[in-house]
Amino acid sequence: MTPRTTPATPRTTRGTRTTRTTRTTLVAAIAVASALALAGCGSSGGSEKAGSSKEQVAADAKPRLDVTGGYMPEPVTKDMAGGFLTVTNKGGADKLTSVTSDVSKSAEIHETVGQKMKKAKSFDIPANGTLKLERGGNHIMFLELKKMPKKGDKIAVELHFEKSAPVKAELEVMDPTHNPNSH
Ligand SMILES: [Cu+2]
Repeated sequence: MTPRTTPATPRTTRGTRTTRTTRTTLVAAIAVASALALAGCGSSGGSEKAGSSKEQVAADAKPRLDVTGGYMPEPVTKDMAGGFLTVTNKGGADKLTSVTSDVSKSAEIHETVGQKMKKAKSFDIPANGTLKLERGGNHIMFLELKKMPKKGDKIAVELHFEKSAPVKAELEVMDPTHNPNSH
């Protein structure tokens, strides 16, 4: 008949208090970090208007693209040939929207879905990332070749992007089975 005490209650209260204190400290720390970040932005931008710091970041996020490792496996028919390369980006996001070349009547960008390939509108080039066109995946498709490219030939192409200026690149014609990833 003795009334039971509940020792759990005070402990819970203390626990809640501790959590609250930690959260407050964390919020304060974040506030300090944000203030430092903003200060850093303003001084490097050289602008006195606080409101322009956002525009500064957007301007800095210009894509910086580099195209490497371009190749074309020697085609077996004049109907089509594949092209592969890597676009490295040291800036903000961009998109590969098309490829042009004198080697064929037309060129498309293709993605591979399951076993089939289909025409793509564009390929994303992530900020500070890479776009890889490789066998079994995204690729350039040259349709109706004007002449048969032979191993060792260099195929001039021009890549077009959503934001960046066009970039000229060369695809080296390699063995029909060439695949840099299989080594
Ligand atoms: Cu294709």
